[in-house]
Amino acid sequence: MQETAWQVSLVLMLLIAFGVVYVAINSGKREEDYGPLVKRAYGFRTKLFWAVALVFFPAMIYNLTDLPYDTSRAASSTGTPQVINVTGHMWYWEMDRDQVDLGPVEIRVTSGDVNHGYGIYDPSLRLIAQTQAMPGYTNVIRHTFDKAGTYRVLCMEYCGIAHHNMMTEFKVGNI
Ligand SMILES: [Cu+2]
Repeated sequence: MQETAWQVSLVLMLLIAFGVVYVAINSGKREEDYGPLVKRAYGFRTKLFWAVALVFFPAMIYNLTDLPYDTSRAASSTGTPQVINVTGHMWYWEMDRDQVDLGPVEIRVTSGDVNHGYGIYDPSLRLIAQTQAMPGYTNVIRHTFDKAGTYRVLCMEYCGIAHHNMMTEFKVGNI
């Protein structure tokens, strides 16, 4: 894959290089019929503008109708979410609970010192949710847990010398 990407990049770079050399070589020549060329280019530019506008404007409107984006499945679940309050510190996580039941969970994340990144990994170590831990702000993750197990929390923002030690975990469901 890396090899293919490199070869494709090389071909594209060579094409651009040839283009630059071609323009450089021909830049000395005088073009007599410059007027029609400009006219054609402007005509193309106008058509391109309308094509882009007609394609992207409706797409943009369509996307906006979904706002605010529902980034969780919590909204469709019934019941009030369980709340975990989190504060990041150099270099540990302070969480007011380390056990929740399956279902919707609201995680309120802030920081006591500098910016940290609160990232949740599921039992198979796949990143499932993250937010910034920022001093003076509380960012909220809403996530519905449907798989029991031990979830790990890792810091995702470099925050100093012991950043790599900034780990904790919590349990979901009866395990
Ligand atoms: Cu960190």
